[in-house]
Amino acid sequence: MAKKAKVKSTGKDKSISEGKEITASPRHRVTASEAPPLPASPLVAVIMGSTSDWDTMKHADETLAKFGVAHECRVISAHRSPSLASEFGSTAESRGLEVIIAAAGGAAHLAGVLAAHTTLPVLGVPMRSEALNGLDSLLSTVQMPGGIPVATLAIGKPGAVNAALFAVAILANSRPELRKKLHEFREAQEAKIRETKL
Ligand code: RP5
Repeated sequence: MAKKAKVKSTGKDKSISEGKEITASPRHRVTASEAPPLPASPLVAVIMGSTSDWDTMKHADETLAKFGVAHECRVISAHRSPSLASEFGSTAESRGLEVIIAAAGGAAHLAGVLAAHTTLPVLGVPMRSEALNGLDSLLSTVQMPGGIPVATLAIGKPGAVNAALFAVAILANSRPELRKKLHEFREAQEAKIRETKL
């Protein structure tokens, strides 16, 4: 049975369990039995090695939501649930997913293991770790052997946000409405800088 993890909802947060997404209703704690079903056809999966990664990876979730991209968020550990990782990676393409974001910390093998089981683009996000401040996560995510690519983003929150933006950019290649939203996002970003007064 999947290990449940409850996360206090702020209205947008999701509580997550191994292999199952639980979307929290605003200002409520939810249990698996109250949870609505997984999105019918998610295009992006945000996978993380532990519930302790959620504080960082919720920024990927929020960014994808901002662009209106159907996605799912799950906890799957390459080390603690290896058969689930293998099953998820092997079935991702047939489930209609187009991009996988994989976040892990320490001996961070999740992105590489998922990439070994799928030809979908896998975007790795190294988590800031306690012992080595994320350098361990970065190196173990980025240093893939030739033949099994993982595109690795920055450590922590910037990596989580950029992984979501990168996923949107990949999807935008065949979706003009997303391309338009990306242009608008960049324009808004630039306008904010131009208007900045110190
Ligand atoms: C990794 O180990 C996870 O991705 C997490 O970043 C790290 C620590 O996990 P916990 O011990 O907090 O569950 O697998």
